[in-house]
Amino acid sequence: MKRPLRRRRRPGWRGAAVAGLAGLGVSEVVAAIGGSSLVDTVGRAVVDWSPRLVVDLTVEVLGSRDKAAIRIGVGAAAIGTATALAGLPANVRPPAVAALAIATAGLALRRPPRSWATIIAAAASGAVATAIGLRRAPASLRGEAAVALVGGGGLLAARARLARRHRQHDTLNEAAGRSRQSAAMPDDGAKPLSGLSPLITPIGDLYVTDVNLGTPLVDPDRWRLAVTGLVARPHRLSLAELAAQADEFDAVMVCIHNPVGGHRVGNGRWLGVPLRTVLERADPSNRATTLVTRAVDGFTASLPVQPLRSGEWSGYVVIGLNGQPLPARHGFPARVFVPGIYGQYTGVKWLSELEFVAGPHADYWSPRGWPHRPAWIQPQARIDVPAAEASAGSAATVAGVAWAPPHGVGGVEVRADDGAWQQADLARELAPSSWRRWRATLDVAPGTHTIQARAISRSGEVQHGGQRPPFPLGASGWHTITIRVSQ
Ligand SMILES: Nc1nc2c(c(=O)[nH]1)N[C@H]1C(S)=C(S)[C@@H](COP(=O)(O)O)O[C@H]1N2
Ligand SMILES: [Mo]
Repeated sequence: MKRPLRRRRRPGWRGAAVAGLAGLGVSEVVAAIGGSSLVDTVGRAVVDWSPRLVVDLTVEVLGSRDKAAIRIGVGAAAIGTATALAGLPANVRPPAVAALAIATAGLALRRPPRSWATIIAAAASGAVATAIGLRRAPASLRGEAAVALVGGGGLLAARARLARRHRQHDTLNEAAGRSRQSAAMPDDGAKPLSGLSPLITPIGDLYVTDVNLGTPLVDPDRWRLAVTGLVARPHRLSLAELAAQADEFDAVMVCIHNPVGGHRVGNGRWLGVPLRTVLERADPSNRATTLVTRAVDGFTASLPVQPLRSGEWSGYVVIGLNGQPLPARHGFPARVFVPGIYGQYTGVKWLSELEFVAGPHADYWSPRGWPHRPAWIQPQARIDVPAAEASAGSAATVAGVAWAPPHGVGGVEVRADDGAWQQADLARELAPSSWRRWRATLDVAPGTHTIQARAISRSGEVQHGGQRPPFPLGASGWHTITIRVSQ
């Protein structure tokens, strides 16, 4: 008997997994053209359907890597499914492809943006992934390697194309210069110190938090901000109209999920139109108690009308950041911001509508138990220098940032090993809602020490020392680090 030239193996799990990867890769390429993929669409559903505890844990454990982790998780699940279904009879494939196309289109329809391009791209992405993922797996090692290469290459090419599209979008908007800001960056007189946060957070370092996997890209020429609901004068505002009335202000944006000592916080020089100006033009009726801020991704957050109308709270429709138009990741073309309130209540990015309604409104985060009433950012001091666990020389220089919007930071205190609190030196205050840099020198003997810092707001509120998790009013506790002081 003759032996075959090359040994043929029955395709096993590896072949099936490789086919799944190829399906995923090609589906991402299809989606890179249309703008929304199988992974994005399923990932959004995962975010929307995750219980609060899962969301909180994800943020706590993964920090800013949450989106990448969801992407990888959904991709792995897709490949796992293809592997589990390997060996399915060929005649089951066409109905499976159709089912996935319908399912992904359905998932894409759940939450805006519900553009044709998004829905078709999602459906096509789902169909292609299934069609390729369920194909009979290659029977040789070389075949498997080739298919894996196609899949991996597709994934990389799709990511690269998307990144390029984002860069082009931001560059074009910058060049259009609709929201030109003063380029000069402020100075607070603080001595330069390696590791200390800059006074204004560079855009590339500002944290990104939202419920999307892909960033919405909004066409500024077609975009209008609709001012609607219980108002005497409903109207629509273009970006140019907003730009004509905008002023600069400095303020910290803080995510309610920011842990004590965390980096889901940044200080920006924003450009925005006071909400009060918009309110005066719209003239809401007395029945309108709630301002619902709505975004192109379906995210909503609401604010009470009365304090905005009286001027007790100052809020803005923001169109620029640090001398530039808002980058796509931070909400181009416009977002809402009431300095002093946590981001999930005031920071609606990719703003599409300001609607005045009577009574409370169920917002994006309300079904998962977050309070309706916007929560105020708690005074907090963060130690930047020395970084935790660093060796500090014989007298320890401790420095960082502190915030207490909207009243401002009145003082920062530091202490070592539960000793007496000692005043830190404060740099010049930029604005009460901005963060303020501070610095102190602690006399500590060689050895290991625990250093703590706390902020005191100008209104006299001392940063709360009891440790509380982010839910429901934002994390509290004093930032505590350990340093080793060398001889
Ligand atoms: N449209 C939209 N706006 C949003 C969100 C979102 O998911 N969708 N997330 C909010 C949350 S929770 C925060 S903390 C801020 C973060 O703003 P940044 O990503 O620009 O730092 O945006 C807010 N605005
Ligand atoms: Mo947030």
